[in-house]
Amino acid sequence: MARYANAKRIQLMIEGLDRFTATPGQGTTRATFSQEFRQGSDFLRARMLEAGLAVREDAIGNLIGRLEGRDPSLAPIVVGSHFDSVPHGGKFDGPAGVIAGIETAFLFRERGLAPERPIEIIAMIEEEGARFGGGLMASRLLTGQLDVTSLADIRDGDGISFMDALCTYGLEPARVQEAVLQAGSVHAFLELHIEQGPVLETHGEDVAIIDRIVGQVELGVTIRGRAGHAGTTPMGARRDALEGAVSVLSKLPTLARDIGRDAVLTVGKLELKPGGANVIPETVDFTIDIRAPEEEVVRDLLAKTRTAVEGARSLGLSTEIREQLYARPTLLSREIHAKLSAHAAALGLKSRSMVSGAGHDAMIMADFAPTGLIFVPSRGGISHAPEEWTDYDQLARGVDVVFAAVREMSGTAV
Ligand code: HGY
Ligand code: MN
Ligand code: MN
Repeated sequence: MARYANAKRIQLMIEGLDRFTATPGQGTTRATFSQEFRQGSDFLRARMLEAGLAVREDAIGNLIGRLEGRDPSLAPIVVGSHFDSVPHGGKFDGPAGVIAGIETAFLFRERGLAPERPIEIIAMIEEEGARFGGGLMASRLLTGQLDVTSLADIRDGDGISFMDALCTYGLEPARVQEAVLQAGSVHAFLELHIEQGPVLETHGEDVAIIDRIVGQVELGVTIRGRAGHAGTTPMGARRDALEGAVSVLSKLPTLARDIGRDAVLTVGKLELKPGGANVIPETVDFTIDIRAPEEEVVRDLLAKTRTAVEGARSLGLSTEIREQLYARPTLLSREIHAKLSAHAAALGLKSRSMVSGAGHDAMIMADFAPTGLIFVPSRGGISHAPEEWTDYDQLARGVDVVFAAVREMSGTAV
């Protein structure tokens, strides 16, 4: 069976990029626009140049390498993913897809292949939302699903605005609109990603071709009471934000379990202020991540969650709910799904079709251009943790499928 991708070169790129983390030895932490992020971008730029790509950085910090087509006027095939990370995450979540694109470019170069249609490899910012909340930021901005004007209100956990962080990164807030893509400017979008679950490993399969991505909502919640002295404030005179938060949080997992239908709910971030051992908490801020394959289930769980949060008002507290992301369940291109499946079979790979429980830029790009998503196995199904792992030979097999599909879709004579 044909094999194309160079697993060793892939390994060197994955591990080379992973040097740029704020938490060496404790997983990958690469926040958008951080020093590590700039170093990572420079590393990817160097690899793209080596692969023979013309490289540019767009107005919001996405890095794009372009292999010109014989007909430059044609809309490109875009291949890529993100290179920001969750805190203490793994080295493959995001980079696997960016480096799959760069490896594809290397393979075109080594074989002297000249695509009819241009090919672009994109390394995107802020997919995880770990710094600015919400997530899927690059793809939502590129496709107009996130309006540029809303950037003015976005701040990170330290109160630094997106625009100030963009400035520090060396980009110009006044130009962010330039990053927004024109309709029809992408012929197709392909993303390779690690599965981040146990299915492929359990079934001994090489790749999964994704037909649907679950709907995803992220809420930011603030419960507000009144700070006070822990010793002199009678229990009946308190407006304790933590008491309200606990009453809400204890209800949320049961809401998801009771709905079933593969609904999941996660409270991943929680911060209590002012945070003194002898001070009654004034505010509690937390996030709520809701997902389900069917939109009616997402909406049902979202409504029940809102009601549960507002129940804290009965304790004399105020509640604020901010919808930081609403991404509908997304069907991916049937045609590209068929192509990816056919190439996997032609390469002798064992593959399955599956639903993605994780969110990806592909779910946003799918509303803008025909989109395909392919998974490679995750050891133990572990992700968003330092132990995240995919064998480089497995990753190379996934890249083979991407390369074969891009070669076909770009009208490249073999
Ligand atoms: O949260 C997710 O599913 C993805 O890792 N951003
Ligand atoms: Mn992730
Ligand atoms: Mn990811």
